[in-house]
Amino acid sequence: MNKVLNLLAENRPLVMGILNTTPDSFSDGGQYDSVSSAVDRASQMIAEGADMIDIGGESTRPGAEPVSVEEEVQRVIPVIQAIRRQSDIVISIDSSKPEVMKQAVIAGADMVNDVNALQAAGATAICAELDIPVCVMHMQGEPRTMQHNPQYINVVADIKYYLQQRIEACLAAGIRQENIMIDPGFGFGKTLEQNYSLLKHLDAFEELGCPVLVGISRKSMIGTVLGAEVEERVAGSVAAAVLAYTRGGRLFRVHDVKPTVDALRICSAMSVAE
Ligand code: 8Y4
Repeated sequence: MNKVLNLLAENRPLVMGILNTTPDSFSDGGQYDSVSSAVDRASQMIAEGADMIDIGGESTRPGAEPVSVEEEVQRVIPVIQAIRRQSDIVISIDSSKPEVMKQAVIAGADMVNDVNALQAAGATAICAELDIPVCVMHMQGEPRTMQHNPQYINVVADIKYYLQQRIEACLAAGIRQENIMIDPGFGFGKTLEQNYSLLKHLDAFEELGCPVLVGISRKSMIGTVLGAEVEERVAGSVAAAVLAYTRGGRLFRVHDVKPTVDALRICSAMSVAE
């Protein structure tokens, strides 16, 4: 069985540590420096209790410009290979490009995390062929313009319908049901109010029958409420993870691994009590 499915079978909240390999994530430009700092960061997150590491080489921040396949491969593959040489930690490849997904899995990645929900030509087919778990996320619009006046009839119902359609597309392409995870995509074409509606009603997504992943860590839905810069958003992000857990969230994509792991351990301790 796949390592991700083994973790999910443990029936506890899982923490996915975020590892960015975009050049602006590192002080130095050199290839060796960037790979070794990425490996160090991964080791630190593993020591802090991360269940998996999500590795991405394409910035999906609002306003970000697209990156070529070659550039993305150059950034992520050496990092996946280097982490895999040192550890059997679950590795997730954060990419929307089928070629990057394939090379990442060959290099040792265990699952695909796609903010574009496998809508690129050939993406569902590659994931079916690789027979690996996938996370399909909702986004309205594209990163460059997604925060320009996002609109929904009903944000929860609209996103639930979209994810249902993507689950059906995955199944039709031959991806097995047990390999599908879903994510409402906090911050991806949503206003502050819409993000909080999604958090409040996260339990609605459980009906789709797939584990729910949430990525709220350090996002503007935390920073705006607190009036806090990115480094000052830890407690707010942990609170959001706990709230998401109470509404059925199963996997948590976070920057601050140790505080999130601690908070979710307390949640688990209560969950298993009489
Ligand atoms: C501060 C910190 C400001 C982080 C913005 C951000 C998700 C994701 C991202 C997510 C899944 C980000 C790759 C955006 N968010 N994948 N990826 N779910 N599955 N922004 O919510 O972290 S990148």
